[in-house]
Amino acid sequence: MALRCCMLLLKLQVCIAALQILIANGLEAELAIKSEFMSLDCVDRMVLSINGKVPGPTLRVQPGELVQITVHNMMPSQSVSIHFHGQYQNNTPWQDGAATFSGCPIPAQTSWTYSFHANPTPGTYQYHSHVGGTSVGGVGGVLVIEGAVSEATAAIDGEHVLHLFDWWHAPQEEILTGLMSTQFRWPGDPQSVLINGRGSFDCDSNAMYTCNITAGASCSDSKGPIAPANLRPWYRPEYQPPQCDASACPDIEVFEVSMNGTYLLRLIGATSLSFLNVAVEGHNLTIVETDGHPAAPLEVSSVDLNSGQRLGVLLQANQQPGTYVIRVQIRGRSGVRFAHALLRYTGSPNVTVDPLGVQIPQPAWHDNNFTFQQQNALRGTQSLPVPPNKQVVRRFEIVNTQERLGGKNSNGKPSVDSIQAAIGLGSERPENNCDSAGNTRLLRWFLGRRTFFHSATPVLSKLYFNQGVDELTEDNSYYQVEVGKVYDIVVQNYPACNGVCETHSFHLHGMPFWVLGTFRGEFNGSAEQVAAFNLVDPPMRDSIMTPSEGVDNKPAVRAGCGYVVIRFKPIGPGAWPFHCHQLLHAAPMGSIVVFHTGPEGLPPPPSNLLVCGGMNLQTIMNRLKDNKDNKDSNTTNTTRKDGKLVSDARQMTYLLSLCLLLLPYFIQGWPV
Ligand SMILES: [Cu+2]
Repeated sequence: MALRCCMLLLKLQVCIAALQILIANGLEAELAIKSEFMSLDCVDRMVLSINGKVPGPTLRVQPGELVQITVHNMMPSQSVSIHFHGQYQNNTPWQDGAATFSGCPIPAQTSWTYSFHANPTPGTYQYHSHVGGTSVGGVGGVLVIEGAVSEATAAIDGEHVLHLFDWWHAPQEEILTGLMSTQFRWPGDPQSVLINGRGSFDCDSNAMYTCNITAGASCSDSKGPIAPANLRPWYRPEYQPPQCDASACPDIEVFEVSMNGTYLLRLIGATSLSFLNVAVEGHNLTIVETDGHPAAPLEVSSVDLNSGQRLGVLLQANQQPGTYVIRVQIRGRSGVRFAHALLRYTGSPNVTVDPLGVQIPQPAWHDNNFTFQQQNALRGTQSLPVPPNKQVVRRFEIVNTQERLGGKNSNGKPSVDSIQAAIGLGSERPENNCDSAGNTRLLRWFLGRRTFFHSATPVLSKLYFNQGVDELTEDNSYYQVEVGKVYDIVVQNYPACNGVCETHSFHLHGMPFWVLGTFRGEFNGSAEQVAAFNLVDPPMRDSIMTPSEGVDNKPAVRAGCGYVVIRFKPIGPGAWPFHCHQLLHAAPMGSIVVFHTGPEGLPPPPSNLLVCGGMNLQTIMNRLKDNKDNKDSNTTNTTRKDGKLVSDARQMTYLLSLCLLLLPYFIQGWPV
C-alpha cells in the first residue's frame, strides 16, 4: 500500500512538473536601453544598445503566451518605445509601442512594462523602437514565436537568426535633422550593412565613389552624380571616418551546419532605408515563411528582403563540406554595400576566406524585374482563406509621391479613393511640386497626396478620452475602419522628385494582410486590372514592397510606376498605422496613414498608462472613474484590467481541468 502511495505521489509530481512547463507563466524580460560607444563596423561611434548589445536579445516565446517586457530607458535625454512588429495586439492596442499612435513614449531615465499575448501561431518577428530615429541608432531585435510555421519546417535540424541592419557613421539625430530641414540634407546611402550587429567598413578606401571636391561639384558612383561633395564627406573616396580602426572590427559571424542537415534561416529585414538581397555561396534557398505566415515552398538562388519584412528560408547542407560565404547586398539604390557571414560545415577546416573575392550570383541593384517576379511568385497556403471581393467595403487607392510641401499637409486635391483623381491633371500633378522655392519648402513623402504630421497626443488617448477626437479626420490621414470588415489598399508607386521610382516597403500594424498581387504601371480600377488579383492562394504578410520600374529605376515618363494590392480585415480595435518602413521616409518625412476603429469597443488603458501631449489629467480621471463605477454596478463584467490577471485565471482553469481529466489515471495507474 505504501509503495502504491509513493508511486502515486511520484506520478503526481511528474504530472505537475510537466503541467508547469506547459503553462509556464509566459515570457518576462528586461530590456535596458542606453547610449554608449561601440564599434559595430570598425568605426567607434555612439550607438543605442539593448542590454549592452546591438541588436538586443532574441526573445523566444510560445504561441499565444503572455509576454511582459520591462523597458528601462537609461538614455540621458531621449525617449523611446518598443514596437512588437507583426504582433496583432488583439484587445491590447495600448501595447503596440508605436509612440503617438498607441501611447506615449517612455521618457528618459524611466521604465515601463509592456504586457500582451503573443500571436497564436509560430513565426519570425522583430521588435524595434518607434520614436524618431531611435531605431536608426540601434534599438531593435528579433522576436521568435516558437514552433513549426508549416509542415516544411517541422523536421529541421537547426535554425540560425540573421538580423540585417543598415548603419551610418553620422548620428541618427543629425540624419533626421537633415531630412526635416527645409535645407534638405540627404544622409546618403549607409556606410555599412550589419549581420547580427557585425559589419566591416574599409578604413583605407571608400572606393565606390569618385568626387570632384571643387566648390559646387558633385560626387558620383557608377550611375552618375549623386550629391554635392562639400556637404557629404562620407561620399568621398578618401573619406576617413573618425575612430576607424581595422584592428577593432568585429569578427565575422559564423553559422555552423552539419552535413546533410536542413536548416531554417530566419532573415529579418531590420534596415532603416536599405532594400537587401541575401544569397549563400553554392546553396539554393527555399522560402517557406513570409512575415510569420506559411508560404508554399519556393526555391530561389537568392532572396529579396525589404525593411520590416521577414523570411523563413530552408537551406540544405548538401554540398562538399567546407566554408561558404553568405552575402547580403543592398539593392534598389546605387550606393551598393555588402555584408558577409560564413556558413561552416561542422568539422571542416577553419580556413580564412576573403568574402569579397567569392563570386555569388545576385541581381544587380537596378534589376527591378527580379523583385517583381520573386514577390509575385510567393504563394500562401491558405492558413486563413482570403475574403471574397463582395465582402470588400472600401478600396483605399493610395498613391505614394514625393513633393515639396506648399500647404498645411498637401499641395492640392488629395484622394484615397481614386489614384487617377489623386495624381490629377496638368499643373496638379505631383512632379510640379518639386521646387524648393529657395529652400523654403519641406521635402516630404505623401500618401494619397497628404503628408503626415504626428500628433502630440496619442491617437488611442484621443479616442478613448475624447480629447481632440475631431482632429482624427481623413483630411489629416486618419481613416476609420471596423473590426471584422474587409478592406483593400492599392499602393501606387510614383517617381520621386529626381525622377527615380524608388522601392518602398509598407507595413501595417495590428494585423496581417493578403497580398493580391504586384503589378506594373498605373492602377485605374479597370475590370481587367481587378480580375488580375490573386484570390486563390495569396501570401499573407505584414510588410510589402512596391517595386521600381524603368532603366536604372528611372521610368521614361512621370506616371504611376507599379502598384501592389493588399486586402486586410482588422482583428481587434486600435489605432493601426500603415506606413513606409523605409524609416527615413516615415517618421521624419510623412509617409504614414492611420487606420483606427473609432472610440467604440476600445479596451480601457493599462494601469501604467503614460500621460503626454494634450492629455488632460482631469478628463482621464473622470473617464476612469466612470469605468470603475460601471464595473462596481455590474458584477458579471469580465473586462480584463491587465494581461497577467487574465493569464493567471486562464492558467488556473487549465490546471484544474487537466488535473481533473488525469485524476482517474493517478488512482488506477496509466492505461497500457
Ligand atoms: Cu518609402
